[in-house]
Amino acid sequence: MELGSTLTQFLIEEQWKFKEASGEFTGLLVDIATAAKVISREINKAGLNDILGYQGGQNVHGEQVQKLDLFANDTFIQTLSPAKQLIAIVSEEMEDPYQVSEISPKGKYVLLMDPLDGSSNIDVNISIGSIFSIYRRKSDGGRATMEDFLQSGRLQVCAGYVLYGSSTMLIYTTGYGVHGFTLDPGIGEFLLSHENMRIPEEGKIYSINEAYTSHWDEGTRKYVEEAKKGEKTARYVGSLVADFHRNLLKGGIFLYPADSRNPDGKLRLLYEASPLAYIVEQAGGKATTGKGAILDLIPEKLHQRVPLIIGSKKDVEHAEACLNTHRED
Ligand code: AHM
Ligand code: MG
Repeated sequence: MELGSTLTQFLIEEQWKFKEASGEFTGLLVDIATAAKVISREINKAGLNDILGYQGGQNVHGEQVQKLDLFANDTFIQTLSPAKQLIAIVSEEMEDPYQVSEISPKGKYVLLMDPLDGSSNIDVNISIGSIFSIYRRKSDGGRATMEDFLQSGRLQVCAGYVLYGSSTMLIYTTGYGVHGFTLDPGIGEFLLSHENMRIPEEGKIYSINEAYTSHWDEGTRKYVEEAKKGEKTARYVGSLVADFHRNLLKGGIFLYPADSRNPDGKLRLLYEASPLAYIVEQAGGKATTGKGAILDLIPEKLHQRVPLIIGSKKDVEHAEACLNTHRED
C-alpha cells in the first residue's frame, strides 16, 4: 500500500484480505468518514459564524444555528442511521440509545460515540475530536438491548477517532494495526498518511490537569513528582483526542485519575476510554484504570465513568507502580 491512497481504497484492500467479508463494515466506516468531513467543514466555519454575526440561535440568513456538539451528534445520526449495518447508536449527547427505526436483517453492529469531545475548547478555536467504537450485536434480532452495548472493550470490532486540528485526521483500528488518514480539504478525501502507527515505548510528555493536585491520592502525586524529576515536560490541551494523538505520535502519558472529587474519574468508559485503549494497545501502548486494563472492564451502564491512564507502555507501567505502592483500598 503506497502512501496517499484514499481511505475508501485502503478499506477495500483491507476487506479483500478476509474472504468472508461482505463489505458492509467497509460501508459503515466510509459513512463515518463522510460525517467527519461534514463536521470538519462546520468546525472550520465556526469562527466565521461569529464574525458574520450569528446570534441567538440564528445566523444572518435567518437560519437556525446549532451548537457544534449537537450538530456533530445529529450529523452522525443522520449519516449513519440509514446505513443498513447499524441497529443502534449510543452517544454522550443522548441519555438513551438511538434505535435505528427500520432494522435491516443485515444490521449487525452497534456504534458508541462521543460526537464532539473537548467541550471547553469548542468555542475557542482549539483542537477537538470525535471518538467512536463499534461492536457486533449480541441480541438475536429486532431492537438493540443493553447486552449489545455493555460488552468488554476487547470485543470491539473497530475503534477510531477524528481530530479536528490544524488538519483533520481520522485514525482507526480493526485489530490489525492502527492507521491514520489526513483530510485533503481540496479534494475532500482522507488520504493515508500514517500506516501502522506505533507509540514509542517511553515518552517525554506527561499530560494531567495539575490544578487538581490537592484532590489527588498519594500514588498520583508520587508519579507526577517522579515524572518531574525525570526529563519529562508537561502538555495539556484539555481535549482528550488532541492530548492522546500527540502522545501517540511522540510518546508520553495522559492521566485523568480518580480523585477525591471524582472517585470514578471524569471520562466515559464506552466512548472515550475504551476506544482509545483499543487503539493504544494496537499501537504497542497501554491503558489502565490504575487497577487493571481498561479493555478488561465489563461495563455496567452506558455513561459509566472510569479513571484513565493511557499512553507509552513504560510510562503507564511506571504510573501503575506508583499507584499500587500507595493504594488506599
Ligand atoms: P467533555 O466530554 O465535556 O468534552 O469532557 C471531556 C474532556 C476531555 O476531552 C478532556 O481530556 C477532559 O475533559 C478535560 O477535563 P478537565 O477540564 O477537567 O481537565
Ligand atoms: Mg466527551
